[in-house]
Amino acid sequence: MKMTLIYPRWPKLERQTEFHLPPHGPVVFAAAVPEEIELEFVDENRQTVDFDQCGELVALSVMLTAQLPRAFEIAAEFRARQVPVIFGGIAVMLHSEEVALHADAVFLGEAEGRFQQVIDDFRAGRLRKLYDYMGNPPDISLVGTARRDILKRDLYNYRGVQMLDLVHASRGCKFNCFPCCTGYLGGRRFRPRPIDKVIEELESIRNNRLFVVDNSLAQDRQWLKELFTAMAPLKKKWVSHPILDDDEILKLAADAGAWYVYQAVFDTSDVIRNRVRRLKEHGIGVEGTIILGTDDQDEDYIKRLVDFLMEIELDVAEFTILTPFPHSPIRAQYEKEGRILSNDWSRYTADKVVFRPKRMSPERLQELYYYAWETFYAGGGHQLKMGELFKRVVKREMEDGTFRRYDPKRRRGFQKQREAMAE
Ligand code: B12
Ligand code: SF4
Repeated sequence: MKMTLIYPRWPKLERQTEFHLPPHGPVVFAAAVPEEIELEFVDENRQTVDFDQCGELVALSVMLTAQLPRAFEIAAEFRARQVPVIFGGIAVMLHSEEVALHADAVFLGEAEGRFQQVIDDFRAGRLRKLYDYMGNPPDISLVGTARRDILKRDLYNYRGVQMLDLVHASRGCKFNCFPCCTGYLGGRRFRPRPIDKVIEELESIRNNRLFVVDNSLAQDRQWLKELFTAMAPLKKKWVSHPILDDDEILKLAADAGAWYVYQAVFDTSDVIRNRVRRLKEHGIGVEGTIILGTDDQDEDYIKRLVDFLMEIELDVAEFTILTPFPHSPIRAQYEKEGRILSNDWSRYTADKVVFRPKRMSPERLQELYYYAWETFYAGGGHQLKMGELFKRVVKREMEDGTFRRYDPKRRRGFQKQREAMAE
């Protein structure tokens, strides 16, 4: 049986350099699909969907709210051709009732150990409308090595630089930050994968540069120590969400190849200043993630915040506008206060104002978003600053002998060699 898995396209942040990372949810899901299924994958950010050629079942993997309108269009095309469509992924969990109106089946939760049942039902002609595993995650040791072989690798490079490969070593997050849906999605319980399985997966990835997409690497000190110690010999270079702010852990992280981290900058305090300084002292770069439009921010505050970012010499900054995504704590508050201005999901891209800010008009917040990007990057654009970060990783790779020039022809040769060996 053949199944077509599609990742619908989504609009990138205005003002940010447009780049496309290889999708993660779909390749992790693919590892949970029974082996007998022939899987065809289409990433609509890089490929075109052929509505007249597909498997007996179409599976849509949807991560962001802003992907939903396009996902519904895709589903409608296939369903008009009598091809059943199943939806899964993060945005499906966040918008399950609405998704059900566009789907033959809706899958909620994590797929490991659960998709065989769906296939059996489909084959027996009794596909259920809803497979609901929310709040009931599978045993974390069932998470296997993602099926990166379904990706067309040559689609993921930017001006000859190969994009990072995505990987995760844990699920869940014990924190419950106000703009975030993770508490609802994966639960508040931190669920680390067994370290040997993570290492096995890392070893299977040929790319030397990775994005470790765990929600937060600040949840379990002992596990972090073991993880970073086990990662160090692999000499990978990686980007991640925040790492525990602790000198021993930061040193281990740097030795394990930490290249730069995303660090939320929410105020101009010494806590942030010192955290950024400590990361830099350990040779770890910092990409600040700055949410604009919170209730404590007025126009002056935002301008001061942007000055502060330049003062603490962030390597890169990513500005977004506060967006009240369904099932985030901030959504519940704004709904109660009657401050949601739009439920048009195509506007939920994190660069458009969809709520009524407390200390300025929506129009002014939108202008300040552009102001922030333009002021921070006045001395050199986003591409230039990212270029600096890349130069740094190349230098480290040259030093430890892991630098590899990206050559699509060589990759194809390598793939053929592997296929021949497998036969
Ligand atoms: C990695 C990540 C990214 C990466 C994505 C890279 C990529 N190409 O995949 C990047 C950095 C690009 C990214 C960007 C953004 N992200 Co993001 N991101 C995440 C993160 C941390 C992990 C997602 C992930 O890969 N999880 C692991 C995979 C394995 O899990 P999964 O997708 O759920 O898949 C499992 C199941 O769902 C199932 N499954 C998946 N697909 C399918 C399909 C079918 C048919 C079935 C049956 C099952 C199934 O199987 C899998 C295994 O069990 C999440 C937080 C989180 N914990 O989820 C936020 C998250 C998805 N991001 C979020 C946001 C807000 C953003 C941004 C909009 C803003 C920002 N800066 O954060 C930007 C996009 C801006 C823009 N417009 O350009 C929000 C989503 C909000 C929303 N409702 O849209 C999240 C939830 C975090 C949060 N703040 O709450 N993000
Ligand atoms: S923002 Fe990060 S640390 Fe906070 S709840 Fe979400 S995933 Fe966890």
